Amino acid sequence: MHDLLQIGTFPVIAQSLIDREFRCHGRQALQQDDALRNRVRGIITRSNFAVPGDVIAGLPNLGIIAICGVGYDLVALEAAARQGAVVTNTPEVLNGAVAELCVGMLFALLRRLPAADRFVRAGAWREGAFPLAANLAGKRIGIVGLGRIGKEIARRLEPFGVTLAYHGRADQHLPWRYERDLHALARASDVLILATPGGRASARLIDAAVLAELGPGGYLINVARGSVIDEPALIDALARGLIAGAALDVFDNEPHIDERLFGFDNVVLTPHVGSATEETRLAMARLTLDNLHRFFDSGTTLTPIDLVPTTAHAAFALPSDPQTKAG
Ligand code: 8YV
Repeated sequence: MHDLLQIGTFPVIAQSLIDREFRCHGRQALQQDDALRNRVRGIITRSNFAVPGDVIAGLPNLGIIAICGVGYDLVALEAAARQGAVVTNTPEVLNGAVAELCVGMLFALLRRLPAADRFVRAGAWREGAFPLAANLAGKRIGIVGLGRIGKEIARRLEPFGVTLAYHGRADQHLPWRYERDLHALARASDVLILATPGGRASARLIDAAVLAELGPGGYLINVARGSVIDEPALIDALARGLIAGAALDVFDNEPHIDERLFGFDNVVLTPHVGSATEETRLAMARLTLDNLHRFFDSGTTLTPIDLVPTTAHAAFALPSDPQTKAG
């Protein structure tokens, strides 16, 4: 059974699967045991935990970093490339779960479901009716980042009678309108959905100027990464009523997020649960383990990340130490 460095905590159902197939150790155990550190050829982690360059450089025989998750923006990719380690993630298996959460957040936002629940529980219904909300049908939806998850969101929204447009690096010649200019997409959208990868290329893409284009009738949904939004600018826009509302599953500094977000009645908050279903997390854990087994058996992997071209998505802001993150 191979020894792995484990960075991050996994749901119990996934950890029990992992522990049946590999011996996992924490950073402290490796720091105290040179022989163990030299035996470790793999890191297993989750995409919302950091894998800094010093951790990678400290493992002389590292061959694989297996990420349970699709995002790899918290892994020091350049350090992995220097070490000659392959980096794998778990694409495709989580597309449906993240898209389902996005659709749920969209309804929660437009129909103000969390506020309606609080309204009933507070007994306010006895005093009068809950305020009118907004339809989804007829809305103009702009998707920033039409990758695998973005396309899944678009496919799930089409039956609801919406108009779909998207922004990204290139026109994919799909049935939905491509908008090369992000500001123009925000201006022409009632709801802007962020589904782009995290990392340097998308860092703070949604800033005060884009939010101003979205405007007082516009809503923002983020199921991508907190780093994609200039969060102080978003908080300012919400406080000044410059946008109609937001639904956020990802944030800066998870789980210690900016508590000013708690005070907005027109904001839906979820704790980075895009892929957090039993079925999906088991499928992600299975694919992560299969990558590891394939590597140790043959030196190949199922879902490698192409390190060279994707350094544009390289780590945006690696914390000094791997941070325990919920989600
Ligand atoms: C969570 C995600 O990170 O896959 C990603 O990039 O953000 C989510 O799936 C989850 O914690 C991954 O294990």
